[in-house]
Amino acid sequence: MSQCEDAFGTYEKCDFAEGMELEKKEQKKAPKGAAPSHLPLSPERAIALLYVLLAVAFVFFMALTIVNLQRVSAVWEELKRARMHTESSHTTAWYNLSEVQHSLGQQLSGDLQVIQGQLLRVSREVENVWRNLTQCRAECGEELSDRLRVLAAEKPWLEVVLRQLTEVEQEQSRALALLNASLEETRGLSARFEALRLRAGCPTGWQEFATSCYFFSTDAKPWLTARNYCTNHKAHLVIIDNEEENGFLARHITDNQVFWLGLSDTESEGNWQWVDRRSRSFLSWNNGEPNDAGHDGEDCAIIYSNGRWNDIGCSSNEAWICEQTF
Ligand code: FUC
Ligand code: CA
Ligand code: CA
Repeated sequence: MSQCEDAFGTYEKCDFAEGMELEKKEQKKAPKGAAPSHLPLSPERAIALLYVLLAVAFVFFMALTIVNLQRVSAVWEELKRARMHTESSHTTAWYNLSEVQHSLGQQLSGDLQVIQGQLLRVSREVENVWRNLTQCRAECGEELSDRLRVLAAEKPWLEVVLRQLTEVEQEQSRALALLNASLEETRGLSARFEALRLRAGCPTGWQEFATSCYFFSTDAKPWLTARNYCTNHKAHLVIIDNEEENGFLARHITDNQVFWLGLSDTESEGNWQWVDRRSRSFLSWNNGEPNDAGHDGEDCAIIYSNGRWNDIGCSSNEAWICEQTF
């Protein structure tokens, strides 16, 4: 413990004495001839130094205060801005929220109105249906009984009609039976006729071959006239079905003779048709025929003595062969 601490109110003197003491010690430590490191501190100088130190401290304190004040004011400003920003955010959010609330409210009220309208319509319809049903219960009942009355009145008449219908049906069955019997009779008659005809043979002047009779004309006429002649004699211009028939005809034709056949393409050029309009596979065209030669073409067929066919003009006057089939 220092001696100075015991003596109350003598701090300055003690400090001064201590200072002196230290100075002396340093002078002893320093080499001889060297100058002292500083001047001895007088009380005035110390006070002045203290004041200076106080001033410096004050200035430093003031500077610190100013800096801190600036910082505080900056922080304050920042806080103010933040507060304003928060406030504006709150305002915007509040505005948006109220907008959303408003639009939702509007939408909901619109939907509610629509639903209300639909409910109203449905309830009105139900009411209508119910009214109609109630009305119908009375009217429809009446209508039904009216209809029943009409039907009951019509019943006897309907029974008569039904009886008549049954009778007509029976009559029809009887007629059908009669018709069947007649048909059978006709068949029998035609069979007998056929037998008689076969026994009698072909008409005079007609040649018989297989199941047909043939007439070889001595006249010469255009194709159409010849066709009509055959038709008038319950026959048709000859139709050749096969090689045998063709050979039979050829054998009855002398050299330089030709005869019309029942074959032509007058309706459609190149489309050769027999007079019964049925198609046949047998053909006996001469080489290069049919050629539809000449200015007016050739649409009617003839047969030569060699059994070959040629097309010539239909207006040409030629002999013809009629065929009558059994
Ligand atoms: C051939 C035949 C004709 C005619 C003529 C004289 O050209 O194709 O039809 O008979 O000869
Ligand atoms: Ca022709
Ligand atoms: Ca020809």
